[in-house]
Amino acid sequence: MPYTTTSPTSGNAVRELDARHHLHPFTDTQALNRKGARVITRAEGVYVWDSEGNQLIDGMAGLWCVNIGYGRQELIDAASSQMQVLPYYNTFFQSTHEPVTQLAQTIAEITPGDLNRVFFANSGSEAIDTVIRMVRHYWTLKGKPYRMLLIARENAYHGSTLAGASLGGMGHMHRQCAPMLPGIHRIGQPYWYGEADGLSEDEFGLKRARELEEKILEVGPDNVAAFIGEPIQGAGGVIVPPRTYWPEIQRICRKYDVLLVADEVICGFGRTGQWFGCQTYDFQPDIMSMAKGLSSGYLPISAVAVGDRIADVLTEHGGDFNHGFTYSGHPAAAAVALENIRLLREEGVIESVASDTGPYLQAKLREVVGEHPICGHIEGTGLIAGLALVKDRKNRTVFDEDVGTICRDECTKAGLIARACGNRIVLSPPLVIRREEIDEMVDRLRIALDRTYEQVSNLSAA
Ligand code: PXG
Repeated sequence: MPYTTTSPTSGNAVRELDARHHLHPFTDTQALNRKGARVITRAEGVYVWDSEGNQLIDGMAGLWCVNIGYGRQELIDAASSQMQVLPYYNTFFQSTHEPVTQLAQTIAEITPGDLNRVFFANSGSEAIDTVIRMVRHYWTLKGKPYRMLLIARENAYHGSTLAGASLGGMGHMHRQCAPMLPGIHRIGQPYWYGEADGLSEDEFGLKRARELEEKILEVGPDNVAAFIGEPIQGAGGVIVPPRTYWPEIQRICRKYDVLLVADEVICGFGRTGQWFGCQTYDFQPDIMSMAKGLSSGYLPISAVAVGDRIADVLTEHGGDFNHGFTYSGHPAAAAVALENIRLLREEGVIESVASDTGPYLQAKLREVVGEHPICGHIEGTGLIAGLALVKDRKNRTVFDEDVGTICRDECTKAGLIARACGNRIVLSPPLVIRREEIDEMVDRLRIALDRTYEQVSNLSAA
């Protein structure tokens, strides 16, 4: 019988198979199997439904990716018609095809500055691996093979391959599969609310940026290939940098000829109210990685956009770049990405995030945080936000218990998919969310926060 999802088996049957055969990412499989996974059956707009018929607002756009929202027939048609003509062909061995060339041109158009050449992969992690290999190859071609060190930040997320996890600053990932990749150095994150120790936002932004200069001098400027950072740290809990941070990082990179790489896997494609986070935070990267919102998650595709200064060296020095993936520039994924970008442009989605829905969400969340006893702080811009849950608002004391997970589960019960990053609740809904849907999302969040507060009060009373 051909596989179809139009006459699904029951939720319990799916759960049973899942428990028997499926190993989930970032999951305690034993604990999950004990309670059974939530089976998501369909989605439309900003909503998803589970096998028990519950409707949930997807406050996470899947996994920070369904920017255009669910159920867009245009993207389905783009995949389907491309598959009928050419479902696959590779871009190795002197071949190309129309969708990949058009997508490369479109990415060159929408990215700022001279990011005019594009290398394709399938996931953010692969894009990050590509960046690492590319910057090292670049410096070798420039006659400086010793420039191979990378500098990244604490609490950064750059993916889950060995290279991505090594570059990221997540201790729990490093501990599970050490030894990590050598040649990576780390500086602090620009987390003003949690780490500023009395400094103003602007002062703290400069202080954290200047750690980059200290690190470059410590390891030797001539040994550093690149600095890599997310404009806003996503999986780290939505850490929004002070305005002073990125311009200073850029100044330092230019001073020491260190390549500046923006990991735009979450911020790209409108999340912050501009096409890319670097535009919101006022810096020009030499290289940019992107994924997720590139195809709104409908098919897997990622890309690395490369500035002329680097691309010219890679191309003019001749010779192979010995790197690539079977599905680099997959035609169906490229067609879907093109259609996704067309819709984002023609429907003015990103303009609405900047001038309407973004400020509206941020204002509503600030109202909630202003009055709620377990909310310490809210940060965010456009349609991305992180909310710090605290035991004591005045002293910013954090909970010893895993209150993030309690709140995340209460959100689900209230009909909202949110994500907990430690004791920070993060939101990143589809960019097409409307004001009345934002109202609904924030109402559900408020219910979850109240219930979390009750639970936490009971915990401390016990
Ligand atoms: N860079 C950044 C900035 C990311 O956010 C990646 C690279 C890797 O992308 P792939 O496509 O390889 O997953 C990411 C991915 C979470 C979560 O729990 C976040 C991501 C992925 C999975 C889970 O918040 N970000």
